[in-house]
This record gives sequence, C-alpha cells and structure tokens, in this order.
Amino acid sequence: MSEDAGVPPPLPSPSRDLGRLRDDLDRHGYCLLEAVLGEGERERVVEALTGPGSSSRERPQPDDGAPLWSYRDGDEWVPLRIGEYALDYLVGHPVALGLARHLLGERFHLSEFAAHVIHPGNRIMELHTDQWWMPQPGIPGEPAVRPGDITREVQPHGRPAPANRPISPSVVLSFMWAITDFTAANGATRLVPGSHLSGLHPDPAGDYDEVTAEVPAGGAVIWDARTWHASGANGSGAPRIGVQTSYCAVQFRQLRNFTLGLPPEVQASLSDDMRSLLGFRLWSSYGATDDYDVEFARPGYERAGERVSRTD
Ligand SMILES: O=C(O)CCC(=O)C(=O)O
Repeated sequence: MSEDAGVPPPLPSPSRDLGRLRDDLDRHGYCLLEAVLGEGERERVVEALTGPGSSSRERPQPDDGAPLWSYRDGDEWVPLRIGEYALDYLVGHPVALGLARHLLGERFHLSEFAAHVIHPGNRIMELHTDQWWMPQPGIPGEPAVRPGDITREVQPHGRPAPANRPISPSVVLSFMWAITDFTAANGATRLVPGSHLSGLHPDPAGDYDEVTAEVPAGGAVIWDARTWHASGANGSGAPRIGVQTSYCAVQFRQLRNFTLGLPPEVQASLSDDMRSLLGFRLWSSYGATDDYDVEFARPGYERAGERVSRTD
C-alpha cells in the first residue's frame, strides 16, 4: 500500500543504499547504516581510546591491573585526532560525505571527531537537538532572542509534530559510528522520528514516542541535527562505543577548532580535500588570516609585515 492510502512509511532499518538512506533522513530525520567497517577498523578506534596519548587513558586509572574503563560509570566524550591511528577514513567515508552533501550542499566542514563511550550503569541522557543554538525564524514585530543570547533553555519547546510556520533548515549532520553493537540494552541512540520538522526542542519533562536505533558494530546511526535524540541507558556489562563525526554547513562554527589544534606537520601531510573539510579553505573570503585571495588560509605570521586588502 502507498503512503497516499494513509499508511505511514516504515521506520528506517539498516541499509547501505544511499538513496534509501537519504529518503529516510529527509522523511524521518534519521537513517541507519548497516555494517560497513571491518573488525580491524573498529579495533583501531579502541586502540586510539586506550593507547598512549588518549585523553581517556590520561584520566585516573585503576591501580589493581583491572582493564581500562572497568571502574568507570557515566559517559565520556574522548576527542580523536586527525592523522593518528589511521582513523581519518571515518571522517572521509563516502557514505558520510554523501549524506553530508545531501543535507548541507557542496561545501561543509567537519564539526566534531570524538568517541562517545557509554559505560555500564550510566544515567540516561536528556533528549536534545544538535543545533540548539540556531536562531529561530521570526515574524516582524514578534519578540525574538538575539543570536548571541541563545542558550538551550530559551529555545521553544513543544510537540514533535510538523510545523505550520517556517522553520530553520538543518545545518548539521550528526553521524555516529557504532564501534560496538548498539542495542537497546547497552545504550543505543534514542530518537523521536519526524521531530526534525517541528522547528521545536524537546521539553526536558516531556514524554515522547522514541525509537531505539539498534545497529550492528561497523554500522552507524545518522541524524539531521534538528531531530530530538539522546543516548540510552547501558544496562549491559560492557561499554557501548560510538564515534561521532558530525559535519556543519560552511558558514557555521565547528565544535572542534581543527585549524588551531592540528600540529603543522599533520596539516602538511593532509590532502586538499581533508584540509578543506577541516576548515582551512576560504569560503568567499571567510576564514582568511591576512590574504583574502588565497585558496587555503595559512598562519598569519608567515605573512608578517604585508597587508593585502579585500576588494569586494
Ligand atoms: O551517543 C549517542 O548515542 C548520542 C549522542 C548525542 O546525543 C549527541 O551526539 O548529541
């Protein structure tokens, strides 16, 4: 039966068909990727999290020889580094870039690259959107919050039904790689289907129809940043490990400041496509250091003493 006959379209299930993933994202606000990463690729993430230099490892460790994380609770975000442990393929994966291009257009930036580890016994996360800072469209004369005054608390709450007035577009694609299986028992991502079309944010005290995004290790949960979502509770005996690679439209601020954070020797080793993704490439003069006419920005101190003017 067709959608026209009043039957709602089925909710997303894991697929690797890009057309299906795009349709699910548009219609439901999320899609599920079936397993495309191999075991070796997933193991490299665990090495990056537990190996030397990992910010997770540098936190206090058990001194009784117990395995890393065995005594932790709650959840932790662990930043991953470009150019280390051969993990860059996660941010440049063709499915991730194809979906980011679909939602955001030809130019976009990597916004975040971090693992989200949900330890057994964590507390459930509150539903939220990943573009809570987005100014709301308004009608002239209506009260409005100035962009620099926006906090999570001042954004409008309501039901997740489609809006009947203009809403903001999505400007972020959130992509969560499943490094372990994501199951209802171990804290898989929860989402409210269709909430991306509401133009609203979830009320912390609200009760909504959620789905749990179960995907096998090596797959991914992908959502439009307007979709209401959160991680679940881990009642299993092992950590749930996800890696978030999120992408933002080129005119928005990235969550991670890659241009400042990347050591010069790592920058020099990257392809132009990767440097563009990380935010080094100018976009209509935006992102310049001191020369508006170059394609890629370079440190201002390399041009000390020279002045180059913008012409438009
Ligand atoms: O780890 C998850 O399942 C969801 C994480 C989340 O809520 C977020 O990235 O905003």
